[in-house]
Amino acid sequence: MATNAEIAACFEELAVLSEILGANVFKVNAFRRAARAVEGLAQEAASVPVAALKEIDGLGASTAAKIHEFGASGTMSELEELRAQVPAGLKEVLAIQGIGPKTARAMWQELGVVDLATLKVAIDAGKVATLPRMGEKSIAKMKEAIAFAESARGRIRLGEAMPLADALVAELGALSGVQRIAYAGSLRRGRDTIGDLDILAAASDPAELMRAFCERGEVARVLGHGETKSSVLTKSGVQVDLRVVPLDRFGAALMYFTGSKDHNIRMRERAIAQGLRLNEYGLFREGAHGEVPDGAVPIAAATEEEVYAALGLDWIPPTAREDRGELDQFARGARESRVAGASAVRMLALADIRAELHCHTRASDGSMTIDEIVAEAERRGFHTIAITDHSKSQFQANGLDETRLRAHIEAIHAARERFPKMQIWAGSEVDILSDGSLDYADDVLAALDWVVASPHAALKQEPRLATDRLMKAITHPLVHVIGHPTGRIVNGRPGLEPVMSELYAAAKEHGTALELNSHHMRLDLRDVHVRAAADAGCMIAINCDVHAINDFDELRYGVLTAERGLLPVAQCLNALDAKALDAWRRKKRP
Ligand code: DGT
Ligand code: CA
Ligand code: CA
Ligand code: ZN
Repeated sequence: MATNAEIAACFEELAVLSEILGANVFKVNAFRRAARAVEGLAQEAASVPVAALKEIDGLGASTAAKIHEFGASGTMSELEELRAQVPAGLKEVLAIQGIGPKTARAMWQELGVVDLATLKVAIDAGKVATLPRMGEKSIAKMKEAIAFAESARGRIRLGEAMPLADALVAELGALSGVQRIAYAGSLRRGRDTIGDLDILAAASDPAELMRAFCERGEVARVLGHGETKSSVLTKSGVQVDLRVVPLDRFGAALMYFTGSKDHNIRMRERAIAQGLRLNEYGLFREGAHGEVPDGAVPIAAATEEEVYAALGLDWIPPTAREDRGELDQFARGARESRVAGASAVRMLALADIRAELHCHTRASDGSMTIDEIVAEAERRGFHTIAITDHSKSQFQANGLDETRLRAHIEAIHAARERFPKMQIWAGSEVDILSDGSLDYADDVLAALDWVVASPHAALKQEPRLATDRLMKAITHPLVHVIGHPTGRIVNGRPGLEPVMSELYAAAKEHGTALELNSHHMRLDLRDVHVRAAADAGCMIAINCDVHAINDFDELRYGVLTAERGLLPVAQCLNALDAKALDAWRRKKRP
């Protein structure tokens, strides 16, 4: 069955390819709108009759027909035609920040650029400088962006890896004879990008498990097929390693393959200092010559807990295994003694989140109505929802001017009657313009219950300008939260590089929260920022930036990132109870 995500990806590719080929903007936009429409559908698009599809906002006769063509044949003939006309590598050229479709087309047709490699050659030969509007500065920025794209190559985003791993673990785990199965590696540690997937299993019939693994429909190529280890490449280009270990050694192996490498090194050093040896088979007493004797029985191996315990440590959450001081922090008794007398510092967990403070309805670029969003928040057990559609400068996202905003505020407040148990706030995600001023005047902002201020444009600003710009928003008395503070896109663009320490200090002083945007494309603040901001005493808002119903599920990525940043629950806005959150909000509404 064709999934909506696959269909949406085809429309997105049609848009990109026709843009490169110079199609008119209406056609390009129609493909983009179709992609958004299909993504937002509750039912599978390919199973909806053409007549009904045509009536859906964002779809028409031609796009509806393409959906059915894809459902029947697994492709779209127009897409195949365009693919044949455009070199495949041009898509990565177009993905470079600062290269639009017109430029990509000119580079291709006039300079013979077909991928990143030929683009670099064209830059170095001075050919790109001959194109219109290509000054020294824009070429320097382009070179930086190419280096960034190359460093991202081959790594996939957390939000792409995790659904894949969940499905794989569930599917293989259901086979008879599989005793335990789990994913390890950087995915288990919750990194924002993942190099490859590492799956670990214990099974009574390893050969059978390996065969099932290598014969899955998802597999494009088998890179290696062994008795205890196999590697495959999926059709989406992800490498997956599967290892089978004995059940009584599962904990030691899980620890080893979860890493990180540097955490493992610290753990091995700790073992050696105690006259022990740690490897993927367990923790052993050393033999006469400092080695592990053949056939030695491990002191600990079955569970991670017992291995950590045998080394005098509490179990360390995978998100903390990065060699950032965790062995001291989790030394047995360390946490208890540090907080002796005081109440213990508890770290944030997924279940603590009870509020979504950044979401978009159909009034701007979301796909849900006010009532649909509120109902979903209520269903998830939240007590508070802040509706924050885009401000007027975001015209491509249908941002609201002052007149539409006033009506929208009334509509949001009217929903309170229909959802008496929910705390519903009329807010805005107001643009922080390039000079740090906000997209609405103060009297408009004061009429809103809740203000998220975010940078969306001018994301290649110099660090000093970027810092000053964000400082103006942080110190603004009506702003509650700075949304996705750097504007980075994971594997997409680096975003602003402000002096973060200045931002943390100002945010703390002015009682402004910094957002950890949970969407896997953003994860902004990043883990290291969260940690520094938490140390500086800031409040962090963990939001999903909801545009469609499934975006609420992005929360797990935000919470993993918060865990990596060691965010105490008390410093997360969304974990406050309804009353405390409202009291915090009112401090910005004198
Ligand atoms: P990735 O895949 O690049 O996102 O990062 P990881 O951390 O998943 O790394 P990967 O897949 O190469 O290996 C998985 C784990 O196996 C890694 O976190 C630690 C362990 N490991 C792999 N190679 C070594 C090694 O040479 N030394 C040690 N101590 N551990 C290793
Ligand atoms: Ca890995
Ligand atoms: Ca690996
Ligand atoms: Zn937003």
